[in-house]
Amino acid sequence: MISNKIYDLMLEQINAELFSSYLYLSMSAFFEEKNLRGLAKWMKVQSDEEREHAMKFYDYLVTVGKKVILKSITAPKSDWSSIMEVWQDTLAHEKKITDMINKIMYQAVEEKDFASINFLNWFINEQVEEVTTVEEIIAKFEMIGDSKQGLYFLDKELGSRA
Ligand code: OFO
Repeated sequence: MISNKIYDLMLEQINAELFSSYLYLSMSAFFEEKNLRGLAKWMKVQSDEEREHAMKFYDYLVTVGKKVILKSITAPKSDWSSIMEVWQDTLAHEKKITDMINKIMYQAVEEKDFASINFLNWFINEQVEEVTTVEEIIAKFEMIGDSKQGLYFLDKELGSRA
């Protein structure tokens, strides 16, 4: 069993993960429109992963006997002024998600809810990985600057994400 406080935070997290999925799909559509097929593919894979994150919380709540209640998902942004802005938004978003995960973990630790702590550990690690990955991508875009050739190769590289 989990407390009502953790239950509420997890319901909120399901919504945040589904919003993440929606946001990255919107970024994917933005890149498709710019004919950056590799970047679009990267974002699409990311969008799919975010749905899986939502489902991990969904399944956990079902396992502990709690009813999943879905809230409405806010429409994401659909336009960006530059490619760099998309990645900066991605980084800012992942940092926000990290804060949310930390908040649930803090609550689980406070309550000595060891099952939830164990469950949340996966997300703690995942957030470190995601923030690092996006920071590395931003560093690469900074490296290529305005180079069209650089963009061509980065699009190819990021498009190889399975
Ligand atoms: Fe991007 O890790 Fe879930 O939200």
